[in-house]
Amino acid sequence: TALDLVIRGGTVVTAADSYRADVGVRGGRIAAIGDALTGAETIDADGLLVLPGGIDAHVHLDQPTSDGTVMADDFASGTRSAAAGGNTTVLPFALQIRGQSLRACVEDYHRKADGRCHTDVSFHLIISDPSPQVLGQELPALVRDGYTSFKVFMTYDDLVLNDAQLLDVFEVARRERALVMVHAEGHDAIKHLTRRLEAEGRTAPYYHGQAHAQIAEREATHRAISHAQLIDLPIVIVHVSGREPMEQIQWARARGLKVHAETCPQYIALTADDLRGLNMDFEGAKYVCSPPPRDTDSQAAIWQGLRDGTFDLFSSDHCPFRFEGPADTGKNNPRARTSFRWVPNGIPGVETRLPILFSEGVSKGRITLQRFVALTSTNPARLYGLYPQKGSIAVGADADLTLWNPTLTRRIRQADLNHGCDYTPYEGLEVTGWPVRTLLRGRAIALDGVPMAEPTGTYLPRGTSEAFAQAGHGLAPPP
Ligand code: DUC
Ligand code: ZN
Ligand code: ZN
Ligand code: ZN
Repeated sequence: TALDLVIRGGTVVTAADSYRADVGVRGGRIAAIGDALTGAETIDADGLLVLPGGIDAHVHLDQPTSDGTVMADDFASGTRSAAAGGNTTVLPFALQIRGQSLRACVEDYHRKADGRCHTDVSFHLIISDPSPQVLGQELPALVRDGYTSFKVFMTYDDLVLNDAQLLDVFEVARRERALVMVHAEGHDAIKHLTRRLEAEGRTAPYYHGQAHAQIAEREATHRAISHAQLIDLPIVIVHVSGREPMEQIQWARARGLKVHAETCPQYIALTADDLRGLNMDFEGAKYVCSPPPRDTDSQAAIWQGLRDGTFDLFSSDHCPFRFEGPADTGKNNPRARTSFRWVPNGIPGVETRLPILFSEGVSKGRITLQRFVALTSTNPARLYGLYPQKGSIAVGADADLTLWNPTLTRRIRQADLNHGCDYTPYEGLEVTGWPVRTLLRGRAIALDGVPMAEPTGTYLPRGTSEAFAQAGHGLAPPP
């Protein structure tokens, strides 16, 4: 039985090792890894790295907002952008609006996504309304149908859960073996600081960073960890921004608690000073996200955590809003100009995640190639129930492969990106290392940064997280 495709002469990289080999594909899966393979079609990968396709486990697409602003990417444009950036799977959120049935919410997101995706996709649920019906019936049924992870928020008026609700959700997650992702920022502390800053007339986007203080993130991180310990539940603290919350995660790990952690490009490539804009002006809104970028000390802590295994996951938290309109639906809208509190929270990054971590991490010698693959593909697959179909280069796995030129140097430019946003917070950043071809189940979905026209992605039901498989923290630490 002949191979459909052979990727010849590249350096295969996994979370464990790297070696020169040909990779053979048949029927959309990896069928052989070896030497001198032949097939109907051949791609020359000489000088290139052959990586398992990127898995971006934290992406927001086509979510409604409560204030009339509009997310800049739907499932078509967001996954085109992801494919161009070397990703083969993304995990966006299906956001429950309060009062909405969870099943209706999921069906709504399937309507938005089905037939339009350029990468494979699967949904995390956002639980904003843990009613008895949701906790008792809908959530257990959905976990059994393959929606095996969900996110809870400790802040935002329309999403925040109180401690009793968090504990209730955690109980259901433990019973159903679902992985909970926690947005850990203390709601009351943020509200207090926001009111004080506004009373002082400090309303520019820069002050968003002060209102969302790292202390409030640290406190909520510890509170989430304590609640998870009470219930004996593994959790993921998502978008960890700096040293203070990291210390809480390390404190928990040292006690054997099953706390996993994610960080994002904005916490290594941006700082609070970016929110100043040109001269404390509204340009800073282009960098407003939550938690916000911190200082260079936190950046150094994040790098240490990426190396030492404090972080399992490096995701984009792609949450795109245009800067300009149309019709006041972007960041630069009249209400947002009155106070940072009204600036939509979120920045784009699904297309630039892999180049930024590769360049700042691998090319600059801060992390190994193996760590890069673990953080961006293998660990997301393992923690979110997609392994070994996704996240590895092994016989039997889906042939989701990113051919990577490790020496190509480029500048990130909005003009070259495929997202629906009208700016990138990383404009002008020079990166070394770039995806030159992205293959989903053996078929090209992007070439040299240009996505293919046809959407070939499918929806992925997921299994139980490996976080439930092992005692203690679980994922093997890096060598
Ligand atoms: N949380 C996210 O995960 N993304 C964007 C904004 C937010 O608060
Ligand atoms: Zn969040
Ligand atoms: Zn972990
Ligand atoms: Zn997010």
